[in-house]
Amino acid sequence: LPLLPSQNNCIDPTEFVVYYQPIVKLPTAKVVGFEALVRWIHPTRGLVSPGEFIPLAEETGLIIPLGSWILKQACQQLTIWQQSYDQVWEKQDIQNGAVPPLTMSVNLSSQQVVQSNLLETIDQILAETNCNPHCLKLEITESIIMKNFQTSVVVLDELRNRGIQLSIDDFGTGYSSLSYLHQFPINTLKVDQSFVRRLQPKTFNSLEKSSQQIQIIRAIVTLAHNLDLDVIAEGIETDEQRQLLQELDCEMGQGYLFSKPLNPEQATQFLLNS
Ligand code: G
Ligand code: G
Ligand code: MN
Ligand code: NA
Repeated sequence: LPLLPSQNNCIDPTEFVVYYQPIVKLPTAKVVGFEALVRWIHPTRGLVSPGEFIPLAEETGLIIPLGSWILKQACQQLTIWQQSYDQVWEKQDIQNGAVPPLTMSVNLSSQQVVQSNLLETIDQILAETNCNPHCLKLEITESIIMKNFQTSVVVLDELRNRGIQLSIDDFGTGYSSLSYLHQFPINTLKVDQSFVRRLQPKTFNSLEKSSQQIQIIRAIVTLAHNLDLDVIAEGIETDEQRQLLQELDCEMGQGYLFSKPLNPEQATQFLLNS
């Protein structure tokens, strides 16, 4: 294989780094959470995107130790940031619900969902990092749910029983029926970036409020709200997109307009300046 991290099924923590992309409230652009996105520090190629090595890690089973390592890093970081966040917002505003607590979103791969000891691993990480399970959000795609339907029902219920939040990632792109939505204890839909990318400036002019792209996003937001779910729009790159999504009642967003994924130091600065 031309490209393969840590061959021996052990994670060398010097080979990986977790980046964090801010998730913001749309009207104010204030941070409400981060999504953990791993990078591989390759000796000669520099930072390698997970798009290149996650599929390999899945094929080789390395995704299991790597996934646990990422989760632990993210939970540790969340516990640290929780304290700064309490200062950015007034702690009492968080307690009385005026401001939601800071959340950390972590992607789960298909193999992790069917991993026999996923729940034990997560319990152990939460305990070791002193992380509040209500502030952890696990992201899972529709395709993963469809591929492992019976296991997913059990695993996702168990995660919710622990207070962990669940998001459907890349919503609207998988081959799936919508009926799974009421069978799973989901909190959030993440509108796939492909829908947001198609909101180009020409979509905004004149009578184009009824354009198909807008109607698709409107339908997702309405569906989510009718099912009592939050919505996060991904891949927001322009202020026009932000403004339109806000008009469509989408409450949260993520994308280069607000920030790229950041290393831990940069993400800390972003949080403090938010
Ligand atoms: O951040 P970036 O564009 O490079 O991510 C590319 C892809 O890799 C995305 O689909 C993202 O969901 C996935 N990915 C990034 N970090 C993780 C991770 O920690 N675990 C899993 N399973 N997938 C990840
Ligand atoms: O599949 P998932 O949604 O987990 O992956 C998120 C991916 O999207 C990451 O690789 C991240 O780097 C990338 N990303 C985040 N914001 C933007 C954006 O505004 N534009 C583009 N093109 N990619 C983005
Ligand atoms: Mn994601
Ligand atoms: Na996505």
